[in-house]
Amino acid sequence: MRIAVVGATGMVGEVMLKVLAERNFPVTELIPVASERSVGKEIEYKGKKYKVVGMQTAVDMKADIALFSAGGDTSLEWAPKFAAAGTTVIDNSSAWRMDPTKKLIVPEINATELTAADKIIANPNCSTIQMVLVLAPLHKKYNIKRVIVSTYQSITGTGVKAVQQLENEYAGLQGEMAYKYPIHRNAIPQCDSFEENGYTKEEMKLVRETKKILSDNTIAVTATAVRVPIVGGHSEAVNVEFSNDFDVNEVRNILHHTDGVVVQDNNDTYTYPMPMYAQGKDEVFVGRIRRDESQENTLNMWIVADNLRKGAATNTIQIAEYLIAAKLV
Ligand code: A2P
Ligand code: 11C
Repeated sequence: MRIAVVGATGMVGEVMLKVLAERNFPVTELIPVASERSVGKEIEYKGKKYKVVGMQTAVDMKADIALFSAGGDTSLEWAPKFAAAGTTVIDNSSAWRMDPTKKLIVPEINATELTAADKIIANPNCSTIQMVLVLAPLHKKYNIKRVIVSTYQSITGTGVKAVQQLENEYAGLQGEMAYKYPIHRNAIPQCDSFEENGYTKEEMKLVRETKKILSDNTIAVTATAVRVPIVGGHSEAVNVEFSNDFDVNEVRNILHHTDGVVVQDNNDTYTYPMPMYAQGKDEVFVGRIRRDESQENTLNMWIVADNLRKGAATNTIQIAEYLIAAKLV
């Protein structure tokens, strides 16, 4: 496969290159792509150096698959051009996710929706992916009525600028601010900008994308997304109300047998997921699984994943792997 990585010099792009190499993805030619600023710059893949090319050059090279992580505007402008050249685009930005003509894919849940006609495929938001991976098998079994989610999100979700801000704050240096406030010793109840309804875009992604991925508009979702001074991954406190009652041990057992999910749940040994330990891993970790005693048929869980891995690069690459296995490219 001839693979273009669009945004290869960025935070997610870098992880994409790492994950492609780790998974021994069948790359016959690697095409690292970024903005004109980076053309000619060298990046390394499997011990070899590759020169970054610009967008039009990459379109003309007609790769089989382009993995995009270069922001929504770049994607809106360029994904259709790659697609018109015959390249299948898997896009990690929010540009196409809610477009009814585009599929929004978490491979373990809905990859079978894909056909060879899907030339632009959307990768969900990081905080959505880790939540729906856990919710999907429980929805199938008990039918979800409502989800209340509060997130504790890693600064890596904002990008290099935010990591730099935190490092400057640790060192007591002034520098460019990724956030409106200090993030060191703080929790900022705003991820991304506000929408007219008073929620942030990040919160509304959790609402809208969950319904689309689980193909069920009846699921009610409400979210509060918070940025915390953490780098390893996003954490989520998730409260789920089902139509049907459940047994907590059966829930653990279902999740234990769910692809891509690891149950870490033992109070006696203080075992529960934490971002420090999820960092660099491809799985979604779930623990603190317990009944909500204040309401019937309701469950509490704590879900953690590396937002740059399963939340972004890994999920994108798993979609590409599915396309190849199903002979859709
Ligand atoms: P560049 O390094 O040339 O700016 P991050 O989210 O970590 O900031 O990374 C964003 C990625 O998207 C980078 O690889 C960046 O390339 C790329 N990018 C940003 N704007 C454009 C653009 N207009 N065209 C192509 N790539 C872009
Ligand atoms: C965050 N979820 O952590 C964001 C980052 O829609 O893909 C990725 C934004 C997106 O702030």
